[in-house]
Amino acid sequence: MSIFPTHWPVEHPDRLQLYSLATPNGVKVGIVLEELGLPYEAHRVDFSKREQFDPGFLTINPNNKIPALIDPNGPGGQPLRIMESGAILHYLATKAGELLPTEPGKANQVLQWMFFQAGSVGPMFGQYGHFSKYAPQDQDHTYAKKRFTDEALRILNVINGRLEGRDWLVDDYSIADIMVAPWIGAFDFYGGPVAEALSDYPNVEAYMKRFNARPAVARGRKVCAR
Ligand SMILES: N[C@@H](CCC(=O)N[C@@H](CS)C(=O)NCC(=O)O)C(=O)O
Repeated sequence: MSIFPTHWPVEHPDRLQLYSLATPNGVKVGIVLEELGLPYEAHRVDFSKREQFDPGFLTINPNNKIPALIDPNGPGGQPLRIMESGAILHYLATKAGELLPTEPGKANQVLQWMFFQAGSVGPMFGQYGHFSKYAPQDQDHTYAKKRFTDEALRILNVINGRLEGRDWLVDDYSIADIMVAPWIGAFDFYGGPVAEALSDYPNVEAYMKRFNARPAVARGRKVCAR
């Protein structure tokens, strides 16, 4: 039986197989693959067709969320299926020996900012985006909108503070930045009070300019674009 979901034909079965869509979580893997120059094949998971519930896709991520990755040549030469963007980025950076410091203390700092993204940035910014863009506007969301606006601003302040005197979250550019920056970029699409307040966080603004200027970031954002 094939290790790949049959819904998406595979041309290069020896390459990394990415299943994604160009959302803030989805672009992270396209960006890291472009940064590392690893050979890969990308498959777009179309939410409008509920492809994240495809039974083959669920064998990679039973939580029906993108991004997901198959490495046909994983540890011991066996195929490896990976869900959760942080686990995918960590796996690829470790495999390539780049974008993750070798010194254990620094590597742990990178992990800290990655967990901060997965536990705080993604859920809070995502809910802000949901209530700004997607929730039915004929209902009263005043409390939720205030709650997630306040949280998004609080988190931006944490990032702004961390970036004082630094170009990147931990010394050199790393997978921590590839976790966090796409979510700050999401406010261009979400709009609203947080987008308007971004200029109050000058370190964050300068950081996003640095991030967006990277050619691999521009290329990675186009992988699995809508
Ligand atoms: N913690 C997960 C979050 C993934 C996630 O929320 N993905 C969204 C798109 S940004 C998704 O697939 N949503 C589809 C659904 O919920 O059905 C990660 O970092 O991979």
